[in-house]
Amino acid sequence: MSEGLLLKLGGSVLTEKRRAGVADSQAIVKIAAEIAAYPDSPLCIVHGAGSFGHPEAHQYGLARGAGRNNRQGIAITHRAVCRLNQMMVGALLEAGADAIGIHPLSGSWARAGRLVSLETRPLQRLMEMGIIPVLHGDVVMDEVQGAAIVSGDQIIRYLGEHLPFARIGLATDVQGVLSGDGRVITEISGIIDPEVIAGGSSHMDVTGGMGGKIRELQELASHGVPSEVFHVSRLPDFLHARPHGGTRIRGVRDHG
Ligand code: IP8
Repeated sequence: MSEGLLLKLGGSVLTEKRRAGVADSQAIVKIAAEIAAYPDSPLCIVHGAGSFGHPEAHQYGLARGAGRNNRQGIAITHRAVCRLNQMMVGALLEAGADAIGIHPLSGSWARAGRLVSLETRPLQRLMEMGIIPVLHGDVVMDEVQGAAIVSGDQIIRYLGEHLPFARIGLATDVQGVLSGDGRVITEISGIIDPEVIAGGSSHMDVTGGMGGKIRELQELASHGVPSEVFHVSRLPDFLHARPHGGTRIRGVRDHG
């Protein structure tokens, strides 16, 4: 499966971030059509929650864990992000791609807020059959804190470490990772403090926005796995391996 692509669709590109529970249907349909037009090679998608899930997770304080007092938030947050997943999968099917929703809560495990296991064999088998697994940031039960909010970026880091993807791309609402003066940083090859990077988290984002993303991608890079961050309008360029004007986070063993 070495030619496979792993693609993250940011919650901010699929939803109206300022309106809780409102999807950007036009964007979802356009992205689905672009993905369906991509030639028949293995693809796995992970999407963020945007305005489906972050407001609920925030309201119930799930980023700090869950217990008897806030346990209702688990089902409510999961249901919200599953709704978005259903829309994304529905749009892919409508566009002619074979896709299926996979919910991390059902079979994953976290420890102190970090994803430590997610069954990858079904994903691999689905991709071999030409079906696109579509995962999402989710609530995951946690050994230490009851439950955790696991971002789509954490899932990308986990899958990138455990499956042999040819390329890993993250489509966002910015051109790439931006420096303090607003320019695209074309390549990150060492450890760069996520705090010095522009485009932090929005008030509603419980998983750390761009800073959280960079942390996950740097961890992936430390295992020798590179990734690319680009604007969603350049998705066809990423899919077809053309320049996309974004940022490449280089693996430490990657001299390309
Ligand atoms: O939007 C967050 O995932 P993200 C998942 O990728 C939930 O950070 C349920 C808020």
